[in-house]
Amino acid sequence: MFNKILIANRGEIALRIIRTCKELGIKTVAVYSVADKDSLHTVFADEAVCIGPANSKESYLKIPSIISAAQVTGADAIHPGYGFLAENADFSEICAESNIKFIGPSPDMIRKMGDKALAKETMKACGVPVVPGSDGAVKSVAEAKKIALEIGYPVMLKASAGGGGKGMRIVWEEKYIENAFKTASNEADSAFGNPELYLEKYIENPRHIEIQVMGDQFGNVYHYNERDCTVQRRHQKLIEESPSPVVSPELRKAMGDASIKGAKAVNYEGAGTIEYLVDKHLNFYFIEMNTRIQVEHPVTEMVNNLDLIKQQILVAAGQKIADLPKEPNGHAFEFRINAEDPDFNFRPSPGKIEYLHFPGGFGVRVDSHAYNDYVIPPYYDSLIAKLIVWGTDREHAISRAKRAFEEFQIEGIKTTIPFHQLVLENNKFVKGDYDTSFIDHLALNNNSRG
Ligand code: MV4
Repeated sequence: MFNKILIANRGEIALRIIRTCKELGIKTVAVYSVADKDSLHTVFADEAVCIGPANSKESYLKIPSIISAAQVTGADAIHPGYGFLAENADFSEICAESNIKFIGPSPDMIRKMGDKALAKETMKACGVPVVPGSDGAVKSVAEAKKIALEIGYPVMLKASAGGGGKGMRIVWEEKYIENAFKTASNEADSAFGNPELYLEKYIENPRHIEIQVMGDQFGNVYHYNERDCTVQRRHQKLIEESPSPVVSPELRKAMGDASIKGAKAVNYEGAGTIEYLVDKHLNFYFIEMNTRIQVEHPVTEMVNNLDLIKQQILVAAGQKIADLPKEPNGHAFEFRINAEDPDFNFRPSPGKIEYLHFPGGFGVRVDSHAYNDYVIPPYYDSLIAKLIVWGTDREHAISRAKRAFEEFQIEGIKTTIPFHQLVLENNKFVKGDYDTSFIDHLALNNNSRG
């Protein structure tokens, strides 16, 4: 087992990882930027190393500084959390070359799944259903037109180096495809340094449902039950739940079997998430695989009664997976509490938290690095807390969430709490009858019984 783990991250996820390490008796090293001197991850770790200025390019993304911090403190493993370097193949490779275990997949796996067109090809080849479209990248406007004609409009152009919705274009008719191809390709080039695009059928009003997988070094791969992440705004997830209100035991088995098939075919090691779109006929299609622990992992933990970070650490240390998946027990939601003003287009609202009170009681979990008088720096993402609630069923979990939000107090900054309270009063949400367009329509029917 590892003696000491360096956490190459900040915020709630750094704290989340430190907590599990403590429970496993593993020492922890935090790295922090000048702006995070008073952050809880800095305070709660056994040791903390300042790795640079506020700008994350010069701190949380600076590979040499992080490797040096691991070497001077004698850390034998690095947990990257999510974001920052979590899906950086070079970082995974440099860790290996430095004799430090990267808690996550190999550089090759990260590269293969990071190229979204290649990932889709790989999954298709092992029999995982994918959205109809190009085989790999589309090389020209002419090729895009040809494929679009075959599969029918509307279609979507996506950046091979994108993911999570970045660099996507819907094309409704052939006359728009040339312009869309050129602008999307230019955008992808300037955003990711790679102009490559692929094309697929546009699935109208899908649900975003993902399967948590975990592989060990002995070739065992298991899947836990799904998370429904359909409530998103501009590709930022806001609410996740497990199980999904639309997934039957049969669909769960089919999506789980497909996920195992895909993950086994690539010899997947560690925690991963296979993302699918589910259409209104409940057909499911692979879209992407994420090779990291995700923000929304707690909903899976709550209904499976297990610690996914612990599992990640154990498999990285060479142990077999011991906590096998079970039938989901009850229902869990996660609500992302961001320092944003929902009344002004979710604009960032950093600053000092003047008063903070977290909810508690049975079935309520708050993962957060915030505290009374904490100053939220403007340099990083705006997630300040996750409220996770568990209930015996969906209805119970919803009433518990409402009760928890009544207790939740954050003063001094704007947060997404009022938005979540509005959603919890919405009839469509309460019935589980929502899709991609849900948030956009919320403003129109927010009269509670809408
Ligand atoms: C799509 C799509 C429709 N058709 N792909 C991919 C990443 C995710 N953040 C958004 N993605 C989408 N990919 C095809 N072929 C629609 C979306 C999409 C979406 C999907 C699920 C839930 C919310 C969404 C919001 C906007 C776009």
